[in-house]
Amino acid sequence: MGGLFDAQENMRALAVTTTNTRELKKIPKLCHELAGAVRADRDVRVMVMGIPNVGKSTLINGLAGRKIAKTGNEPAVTKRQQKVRIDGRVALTDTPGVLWPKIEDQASAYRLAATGAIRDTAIEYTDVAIVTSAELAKRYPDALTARYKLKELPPYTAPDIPHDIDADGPKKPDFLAIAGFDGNAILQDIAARRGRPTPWRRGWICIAAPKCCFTSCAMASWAD
Ligand SMILES: Nc1nc2c(ncn2[C@@H]2O[C@H](COP(=O)(O)OP(=O)(O)OP(=O)(O)O)[C@@H](O)[C@H]2O)c(=O)[nH]1
Ligand SMILES: [Mg+2]
Repeated sequence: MGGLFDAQENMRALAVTTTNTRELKKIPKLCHELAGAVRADRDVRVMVMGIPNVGKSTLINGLAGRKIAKTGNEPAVTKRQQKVRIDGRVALTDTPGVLWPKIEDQASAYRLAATGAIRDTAIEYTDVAIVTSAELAKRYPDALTARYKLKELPPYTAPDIPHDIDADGPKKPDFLAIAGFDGNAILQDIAARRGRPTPWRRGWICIAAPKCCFTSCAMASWAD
């Protein structure tokens, strides 16, 4: 993922985990490098932007070394902009999460939901589990097998994207059976881990191939 961003002009990608303060310390220096010459008595002004619930405020707290911004494992925790100065002549602005006004592409919508960027009430979470299970099985079979202590995964079968799944109800259990594991385990993970960092969601598995839909996600979110 770093390569994709790094290939763009005036852009640098840095994979960090918000709890790893040693990695975070690289960020002010990188900001100065990107900003170029700034008067010695001025800060570099930085906006932290990205999709909801992706770790922007946690990143700011980590950079500031204290809890300034409110955080939480749900979208729209940050309601307004908040500015904070940190060491190294950097002024950070936290911002509310942003999404496209309308997400036309169903696959993108389900990926966003899987990361927690979309409220539980706005999308059918069983469908999210189905699509996410299938995508993980396809892209990260080893990680999935390890996480859920599975002996093996059956051959990949594309799920029916659930925009028509309600019309064709039986496809849900079919897919879960074909996949050979219980997609509800993923749902239970989401429920059990609410309020805590969710390692599979924003961690050792990156659900989003950047070209799919997420090029605007906060760079800090896919690292650990
Ligand atoms: N696994 C993991 N979880 C993280 C990381 N950074 C933040 N989180 C968790 O992600 C959740 C969301 O964090 P926030 O900082 O509130 O996210 P945000 O992007 O500010 O969210 P909004 O303000 O709602 O847009 C919290 O439960 C954090 O503990 C990380 O590096 N790894
Ligand atoms: Mg926030």
